[in-house]
Amino acid sequence: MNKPHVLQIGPYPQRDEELLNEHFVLHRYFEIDDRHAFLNRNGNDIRAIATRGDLGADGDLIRSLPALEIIAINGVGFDSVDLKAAKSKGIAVTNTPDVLTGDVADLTVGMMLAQSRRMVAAAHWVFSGDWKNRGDFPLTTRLYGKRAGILGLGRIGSAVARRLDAFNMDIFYSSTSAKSTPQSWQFIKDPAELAANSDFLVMTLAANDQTRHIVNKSVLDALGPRGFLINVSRAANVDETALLDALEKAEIAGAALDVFDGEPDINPRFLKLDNVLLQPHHSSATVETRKAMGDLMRENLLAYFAGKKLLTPVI
Ligand code: 8YV
Repeated sequence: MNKPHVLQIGPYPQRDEELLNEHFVLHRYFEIDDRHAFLNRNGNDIRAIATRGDLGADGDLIRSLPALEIIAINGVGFDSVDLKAAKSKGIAVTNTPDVLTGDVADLTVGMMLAQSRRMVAAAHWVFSGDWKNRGDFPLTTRLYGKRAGILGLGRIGSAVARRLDAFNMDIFYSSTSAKSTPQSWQFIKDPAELAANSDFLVMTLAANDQTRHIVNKSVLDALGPRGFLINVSRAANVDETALLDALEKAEIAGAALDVFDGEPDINPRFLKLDNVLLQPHHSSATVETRKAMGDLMRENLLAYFAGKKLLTPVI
């Protein structure tokens, strides 16, 4: 059988690219300068898009590929794929849920500890000689026993909440509706009210039109000068200008962020702050999880072209 042609939107780990190459003709779209000419020449052959959660596929690209049948995402988030355009053309979309949940939850808790205990600045205190020359590092803020507000209690939010439960934290959460949870977890629907009841407001919600800027100035005001914001979801869920204003004026205690508007070219205002922990969108980026994500994405593509049931369809 002829190998199906696949448009690859961004790089993958070498192993995944090798395995994909065994079954498909991969076109490395991200390395092509004249994309218009490429699509004119090869567009009719492309039957699949292989993309990532952070890169997606927009409506124009989807509409420009007449033979497109499936979009496979290496990632759980599908907010950057134009699902409406895909649906209207009867194109299947798959993602990679579950396999990344544990690593994302681990990094979230790690970011909370690193931020509240100022682990990066403390390490710098040792490296710079400040410990020897200036004495003890300033006191930091406790994590255990505090109040966690989980914004979005899906797979990842629940995994974070379970971990924080073990830190004896009080768990509050907001979601589209109350979930069946351990009895001590409390549902607070309104994000500002959730923030008012949180020492750590943790964003683990999926992104869509309804959640855009769900964390805005009034939510940040409610979180207040002793509250920390943690975002491992999508930058679009926060009003980043309001967040930068609040951080610069110390209207919240700090933020630990894995996602940014325009990443990786992030707003330079972040780089001047000393109350932030900045991470390069890597919460799922362990060897183990990226292997599992690569396998699941490839298995979805193989299932599709073998006429079998998709493993993890979005639509
Ligand atoms: C990565 C992600 O950015 O899963 C997601 O939605 O955003 C991340 O895990 C990326 O998709 C990895 O390929």
